[in-house]
Amino acid sequence: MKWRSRIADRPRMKTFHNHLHHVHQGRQEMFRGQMVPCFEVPARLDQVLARVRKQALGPVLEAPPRDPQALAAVHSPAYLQFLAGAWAEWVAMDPANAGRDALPSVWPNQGLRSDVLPGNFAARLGRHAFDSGSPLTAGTWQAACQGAWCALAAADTVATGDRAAFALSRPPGHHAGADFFGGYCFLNNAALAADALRRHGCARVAVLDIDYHHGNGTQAIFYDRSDVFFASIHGDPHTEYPFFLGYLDELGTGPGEGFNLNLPLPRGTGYVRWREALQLALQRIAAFDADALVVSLGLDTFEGDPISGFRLASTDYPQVGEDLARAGLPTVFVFEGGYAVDALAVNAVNVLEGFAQKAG
Ligand code: SP5
Ligand code: ZN
Repeated sequence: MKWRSRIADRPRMKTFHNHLHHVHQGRQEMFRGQMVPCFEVPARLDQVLARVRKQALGPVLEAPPRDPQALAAVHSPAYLQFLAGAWAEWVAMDPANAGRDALPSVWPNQGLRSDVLPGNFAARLGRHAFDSGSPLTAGTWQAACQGAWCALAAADTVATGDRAAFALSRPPGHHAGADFFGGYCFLNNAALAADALRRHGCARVAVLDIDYHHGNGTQAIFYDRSDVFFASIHGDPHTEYPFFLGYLDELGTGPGEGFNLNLPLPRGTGYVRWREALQLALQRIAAFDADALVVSLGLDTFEGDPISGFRLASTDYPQVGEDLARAGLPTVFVFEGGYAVDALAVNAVNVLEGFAQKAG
């Protein structure tokens, strides 16, 4: 019976899972002139959820729905209005669109005007997107909202005394900005959690983004703020998506200057060097004197990830969780990327178990 009491004694962490995530299911994304099957698939979340249950990480909960107005904490009214109505407008353009996912094909960059909002839906789709790899589907708005409610529920849980909570959301969020989607992300779950912690009275909140890809949306949302410190460890944007943000010299602007930290690492980086960057980010978070931590938990740092280039092994992830726990902060984990579907669940739960065991 000894094992039984050990399981009962194990520290428990609540998981808020997006029970509606299946309604967002892109078919294909544009890659180098071809349509390829989406990497961001529903099985990702299903697998992680099954392992959270199998390992008895803690209670598995659904998040209560909220007024979409809650999303205005980090997103613009025009963007929210666009997202909420996007599918209906897409189908109104051409009834045959009901059988196709929406992807943009024109963008207001290179000297074009982004201050006008054309009536044409294809134009507005491009105005609010930065890539053609993030299909918007019939269920995207509903799934993204429910994912955001998971992040807010996890933030509430931590703000009211739990040491940590896990928002198991998809679609992911860290590439989404105040008024744009991209990188498979539509609503910025981590930014919503960080902002909620501020509203709960945490004076200083740190967001640590350990997804392989730079969290450009989260950085942009907090770039001029000194109350939310953003730190990210990611593939060097000189060669890695999202290419146009995530460089070392991006330090924040105005009152936010000094409150943004990018630690780009070359493709091929392994765990030892990656962990040095993690330690540096955690030192900077300690110096910032954060009251709470939001972790954008991408597992696409894994050596077997099909679209990424770091070389972390499954056995490295428990120590990642331990290092995060050693920061000693109330912590909201928000699920982001990770596309090696067979290893994803073990890797994600390894981080959370490492954290929970260290946090005691
Ligand atoms: C949340 C997140 O991790 N988003 C990542 C978005 C990356 N989108 C670009 C993917 C490029 C796909 N490369 C395919 C390589 C196939 N060999
Ligand atoms: Zn990623």
